[in-house]
Formats: sequence, structure tokens, C-alpha cells
Amino acid sequence: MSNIRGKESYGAEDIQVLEGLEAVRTRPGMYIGSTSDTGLHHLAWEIIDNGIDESLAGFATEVIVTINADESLSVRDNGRGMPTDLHEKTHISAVETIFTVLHAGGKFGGGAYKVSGGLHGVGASVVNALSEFLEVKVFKNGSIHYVRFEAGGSVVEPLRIIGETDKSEKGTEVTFKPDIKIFKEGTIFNYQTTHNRLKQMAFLNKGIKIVLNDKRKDTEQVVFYNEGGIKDYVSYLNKTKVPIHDSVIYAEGEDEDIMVEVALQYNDTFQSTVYSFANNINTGEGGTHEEGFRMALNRVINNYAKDNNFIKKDEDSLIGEDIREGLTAIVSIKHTNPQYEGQTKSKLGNSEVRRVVSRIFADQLQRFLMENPDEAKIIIEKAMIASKARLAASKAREITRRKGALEISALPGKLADCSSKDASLSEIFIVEGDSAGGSAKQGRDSVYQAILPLRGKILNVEKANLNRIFDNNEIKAMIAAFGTGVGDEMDIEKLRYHKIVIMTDADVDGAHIRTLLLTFFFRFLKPLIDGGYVYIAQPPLYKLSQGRREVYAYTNEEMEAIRNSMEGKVNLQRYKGLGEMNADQLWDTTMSPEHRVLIQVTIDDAIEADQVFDMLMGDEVEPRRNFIIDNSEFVENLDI
Ligand code: 28G
Repeated sequence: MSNIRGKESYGAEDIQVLEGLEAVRTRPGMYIGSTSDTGLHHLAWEIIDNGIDESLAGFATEVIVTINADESLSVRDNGRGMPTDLHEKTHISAVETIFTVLHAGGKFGGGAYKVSGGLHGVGASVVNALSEFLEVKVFKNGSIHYVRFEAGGSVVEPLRIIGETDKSEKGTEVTFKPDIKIFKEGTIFNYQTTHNRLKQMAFLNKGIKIVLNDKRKDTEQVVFYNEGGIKDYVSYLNKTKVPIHDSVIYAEGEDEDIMVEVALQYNDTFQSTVYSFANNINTGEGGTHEEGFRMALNRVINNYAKDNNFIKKDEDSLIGEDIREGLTAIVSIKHTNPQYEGQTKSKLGNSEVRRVVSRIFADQLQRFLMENPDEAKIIIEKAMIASKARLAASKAREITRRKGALEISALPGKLADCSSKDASLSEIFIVEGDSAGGSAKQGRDSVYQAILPLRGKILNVEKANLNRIFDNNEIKAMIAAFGTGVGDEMDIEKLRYHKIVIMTDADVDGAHIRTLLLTFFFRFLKPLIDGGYVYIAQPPLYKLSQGRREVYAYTNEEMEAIRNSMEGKVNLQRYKGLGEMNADQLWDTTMSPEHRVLIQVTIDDAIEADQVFDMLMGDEVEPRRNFIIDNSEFVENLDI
């Protein structure tokens, strides 16, 4: 009898392989963090990262990602093609080994290392272990090689040549479908999540073309490509703002096996937007690369200001806060052995990185300032104005403190709290409007679900000063309800609910309020997002009824599919707002853990929200107009 390998005997190595993959299926969380939506998408990132790595090693120029109609995902690169040769003793092909042996890989390709990385640097075998099926096609030397695995990594079609191709065609294509037995909440890849990730990957890896197709609907393919890499990222982030000097300052270098890139440009706002990355992963809690960057920026700017007589005395030295006002910067490093620390393991810990970043960036920044005295002058003068404003602002903050705005303690009157005091089980729904708030209060499970209705639009936190922000009732209510405090004084351990669910209407105004809330959390309560406590509820768009049968649809595609399957006369109701649902309907469709679909907000979503937010609210007319044109299906009732 032939076994999973199509061989005649079942050897010790087969048993070992299956035990390895079985361990992944038994404890998926150990390998991909969780089996939630985030874990599901990690499978995609892992395979995509392998294609990016082949490009970073210099052998591929593009990675094409396709979400297929059957909800499987295909990733194709035009690299060397995974090795297909057979192992001398075991007669197992190299591709098969890569997909069935845990932690195969590590060092990657000719002297280059694997630098992109999923949550725990998991490998292709982990993806295979957690998939219903996984197929690999390798294109090389004029042949198409093919292997297929099923049900968590068993070979059902061993490696063979299935066709001829042009000698010049080379690369690897992996197609897999996550296993619903593992991802019980669903195996649907989210278009926006994938889009955002690929867009960011193309900024972080200059010169690599990344393509996204979604075959589930007839949308056009999207191509992400940035010749300038993070330089283009900074331009993009500043597109909604007004830069105060022309160039994006860019430094790059490699030392002690660490690749370093820094890009920055100042704009006329007072915010500082510094994002850091290690091996293409956002380090939301910062770390040694960000410290090295800040040290060098402070030192070089102060030295230049003194040497060129902008400041006279040492007491007039500019502090980091002054120098970072209006700064948009990206710090990206690639390291063979990154160490992560911090509450959410998103803080880079390698101490050698501090001096390497600092040295490379300081040298090149200093040269830039010397060669571009006009731009240098603009930057130094901006920091000097910030320094003066800081003294005034510290007085203003003193007033805010005395008012006690930062230590709100009493729970707000509008809050319908839950009876459970166990934060890990408790949820709070932030609901748009009083009428939806009413339905939510009636429909909820009051043991563990709290409701906080918000009236109208929340304050634009980027446009208001601290005094106004902490006088705002909606903001005070949220801070009091969460229980954590805010800003520097925030204590995430005091969080009263481990799920904060934003529940807004499925229209543009709802999206706008959601964006405002995310921006507020991002700017003032960032640990909520880092900790994965923030979610977005998805109310249905339609109710379809036929006789007594009622079905809800959450997307247009779903509505079409259900309508076609119902036959005969179907009554279609389009929900314009949450307020149109009665309490039972709201519970069934959006709040009950049994049926609801919650989307966990990631730091990337928050960065993107910040960007959209600036576009909608900022002073720049052109980006706003473009955004509205791009999103014209919503525009009829956009209110800005
Ligand atoms: C399409 C989805 C994601 C990949 C390659 C190419 C090679 C490779 C991948 O080798 C085993 C271990 C270290 C050398 C390397 C091909 C050298 C020569 C490769 C991918 C062998 C892995 N020829 N392309 N792996 N190494 N693309 N795309 O996964 O010693 S993975």
C-alpha cells in the first residue's frame, strides 16, 4: 500500500514529519499568534514574505498575490524557483521538505538571510500544516514542477513535472486554502487588510513590484511599486500635509550585518509621525533603531544650530520634542536575528542597532545639512519656534492638569455598564447615535456587554488643543469608561473591557466617525491598538426575506448570491443605519458572539486611518478631492 508520500514504506522520517506538523495543528497559537482573523492573515504574510525574501536576495523582481474565487490565495514570484532535487537518501524532494519540515530554512539563499518575517518567523511548513490544501508550482529549466498537499500537510500528489514552459520562465507559485477546522471564525481573506499590507511592503522594499488581484469580484488589479522605497513612503505620508522644504532626506547603509534606511521630511503641522520597522514589521513600541535615530537627529541638529550661530548658549539647546515637531520619518532596519521585547513584543531590543543606526544616519544627515543650507535653515528655525511654543504649552498643560481633565474617574452617565467586573470577558460597544444606542442597550447581554452611545461626530483631535480635547464630553466619557487614563499616565492594566467595539452605520458618515475614533485611539490611547483590544463591528447591509425566512447579507456580493439562491419573490431591505434595526435584529446580526463578524484593528489600520483622516480633515484641498473621487460610490452623503 502506498502511503502519503506515494512510497512503498512508511519510514521513521515520515512519522517525524507528521508529528512536527501535527504539533502546529494542536497548538496553532504558538506558531501564528492566534487563530483569529489576524492569525489567518499571517499565513498570507508568511508566503508573501518568502517571495519578498527571494526578491531581496536579488533573484526576483516581482511578487503577484491573487485572492482566488474559491477563497484560496496564490502567491507567485519570478525568482529561481524552489529547489526540486531529490535528497540522496530519503528521496524526498527539497520543495517537499521545505513544506513539511518545521523550521526548514532559516538561512536563505546564497549568503543572504531571511529577513522578512511573520509574527514568530514561522515557515512555509506552518502554512501547510494549517491549510485544507496547498499546491506548489516551480517553473525552471523549461519545466513546470508540481506538488500538492492536503488536510494539514500530507502529500497527495508527490513532486512531478506536469508541463513544459519557456526556458526563460522561472519562479515559484504557491496556492493554499486555510483550514476552516483551524480558523473556526472564518477563512475569508480581507481585501483591505491585504491591500494595506502589500502597499506597505512595497514602500519598505524599494524596487520590488507587488501586484494584488481579487478574483472574488471584478476589481482591477493593483500594482504597488516604489523606486524610492521609504523615501516615497514619507512623501506619501506628507501628501496630505504641507512640507516646509523640498527634499525628502534619505540615509542608507550597512554595518555589522545590519541594513539601515532612514527617510524624513518636515511639514507645517505640530505632530510627529515616526514609524519604525524591523524586518518589514512595524515596531509600534519603538526600540533601539528608533533610539539611535533620535539620538543622531538631536546631536546633528544641535551641532549644526550651534556651529552656524542659530543658537548661542548651551541653555538654548533644542530638545528632542522641539526637533521632532512636524517631522514625518520612517526608520527601517533589516537584521538577521532581531530580538523583540515590550508588552506586545513590538519593541526592538538589539543594543548594537542603536549605534549602527545612529552612526549611519548622523553622517548622512550632517552632509545633507551642509550641502543644503537653505533647507537646513528652515528646519532649524522650525525647531526653534517649537522650543518657544513648548514653554507656553507647558503652562497650558498645567492648566489642564489643575482642571483635573486627565484624571477623570466617575463613570459617565450615558454608559450602560455590564455587570461583570472581569475585564477579560467584558466588552464595550461604542455606538453612533442615541437611537442605535437605545436598541443596543435593549438587545445586549448586560452581563458582559456595556454600551456607550456617542452623540454625533466626535472631536477632531488633530485640530484641537489639549484644553479643548479634554473638555470634550464624548472623549471624557470614553476615557472614564475605559478606566486606563490617557497619554503618559495611561495604565493598560486598568482597562475595564478587553474588547472595545466600534459600532457605526455602514455608510460614509459611519466610516468617518470610525476614522475619527481610530485617530483618537491612535494618538492618545495607542496601547489599546497595540494590545489588540479594538474591534470594528460589521452590521449587515441588507435583510432578505421570503415568507417567514429572513437572511442577512453583509456585502453586495453576498446579497446577490443569497437572492439568487432564494428564487421567487424576495423582499429586499437595505439598512441605512443601525437605528433601523430593532433590538433583536441588532443582537442577532451584529452583537451576538455566535453570528457577528468583528474585525480586529491592527496598527497598520490605525496608520492608514490617520492618513485618511488627514485627507478628509486637513487643509489640503487636492488630496481630499481625489479621495472623494476615488470613493465616489459613497459620496452622495459625505459630510465634511
Ligand atoms: C511563491 C511564493 C513565495 C522562493 C526560493 C528559491 C530558493 C529557495 C525559495 O531555496 C532552500 C536553503 C539554503 C539553498 C535557493 C533556489 C537557491 C537556489 C533557491 C517563494 C536552498 C530554499 N535555488 N524561492 N527557496 N535553500 N519563493 N515565494 O517561496 O540553501 S522560496
